[in-house]
Amino acid sequence: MRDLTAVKDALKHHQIELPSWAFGNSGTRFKVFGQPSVPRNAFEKADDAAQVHQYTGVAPAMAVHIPWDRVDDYEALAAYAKGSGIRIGAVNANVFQDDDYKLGSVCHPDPRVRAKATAHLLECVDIMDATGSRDLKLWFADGTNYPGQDDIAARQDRLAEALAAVYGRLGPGQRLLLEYKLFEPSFYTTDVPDWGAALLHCTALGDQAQVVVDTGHHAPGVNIEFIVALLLKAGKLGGFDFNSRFYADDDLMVGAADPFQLFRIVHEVVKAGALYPGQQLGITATSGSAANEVDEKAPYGVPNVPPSAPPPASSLAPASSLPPSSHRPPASPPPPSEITARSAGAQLPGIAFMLDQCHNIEPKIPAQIRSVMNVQEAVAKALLVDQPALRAAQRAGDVLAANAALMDAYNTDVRPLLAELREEMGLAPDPVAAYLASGYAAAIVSERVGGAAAGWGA
Ligand code: RM4
Ligand code: MN
Repeated sequence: MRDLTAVKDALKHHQIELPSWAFGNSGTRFKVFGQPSVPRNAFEKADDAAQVHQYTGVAPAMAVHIPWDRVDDYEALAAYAKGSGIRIGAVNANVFQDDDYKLGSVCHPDPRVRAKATAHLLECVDIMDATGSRDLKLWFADGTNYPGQDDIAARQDRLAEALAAVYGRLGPGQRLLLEYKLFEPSFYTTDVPDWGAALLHCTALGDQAQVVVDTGHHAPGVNIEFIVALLLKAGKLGGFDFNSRFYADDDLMVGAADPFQLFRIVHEVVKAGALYPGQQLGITATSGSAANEVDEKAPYGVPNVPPSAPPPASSLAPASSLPPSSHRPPASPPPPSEITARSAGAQLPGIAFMLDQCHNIEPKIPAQIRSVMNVQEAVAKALLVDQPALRAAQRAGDVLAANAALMDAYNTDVRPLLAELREEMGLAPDPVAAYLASGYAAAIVSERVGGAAAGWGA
């Protein structure tokens, strides 16, 4: 029998971060279809994000994207968000929409352009200081279109140098999150194309640098949960950019295209005790010893938390200056005390569960609510996996029983459980219906007249 109280408790602790840009106009390279009532600035985006949190109760942070969300007073923006019941989440840098960046930003062959791009990244850390944001999220459009266009290895050195400068500027408790993407806008090489490249750079930088997995940034057929499992083991999973794709980087609502993949990804997180700081391992088990079977081999021995203070500047060497890995001493295993602490469900990671989506044709606020609900459904199902039964089947080599343990959870209709959870939290059981009935959508249509609607490039 599953402990549904513990499952609901975990769901109450799990937080999802909303992207400010999801509330603005967006489109494809063919057309942006504007929508009435779209926010005109970051404050109005915070109003809309607060609506999503109001009806779901689990989305108390809004990521910002600079310069799209540039304001005169970032402390005022943070205070405004706080007054609306949310906080400012990751600060996303934008070094891909300036004429100077045609051949790249921090990897550009011209040092003047690299310096300009690095200055913007450092400005984003200033904004983190002002807003109290923990995470700097970096995605680079850098790459090349033609063989021979630039030197692949030299571009890596330039990237490492810029990342080291930014990393050295981080304060205690702040993180640099590096996001990879297979291709686009570059079509021949991309400078951070995959988790291997991102991991190499983050490892060279130090504990405060971690990798972001955007679910739309892989080749078709890539097993994303495998990547997630390995990054978790290395203590290097900083967060997700959740969205769905049918073809490339489609940025559709998370859980729309492949809810089973989302479940499989989240299941790896739940198993690692990384759903939220302090998540108990084996949350669905009936007895403590059975629940902690997973710890016998200490699969997640590396703590996934940033240290309280950054390493000294002298250790911030660019990746390219490191000796080959075979010449480095092997990473030492975590001390036993750490494993014990993990087993007790003590200090655990701060993975950012961010959405990165664009609502080109659907109304934006209910689409964000739907996305949050889709993530919650995947998390609920992952929490329902009978871990002791799964382990037992795996150990016995019982392929069908092991697969059934996963599928039983995935095929559970968790919507009644989530409705019950919301009622316990003082929320309406159906967040989309409650939002639609609230009158907010009509109110912002009449209020937001004049000014320029936010959108791509706004
Ligand atoms: C990129 C990447 C980044 C996002 C930009 C707008 O493809 O996913 O996370 O900030 O798009
Ligand atoms: Mn992304």
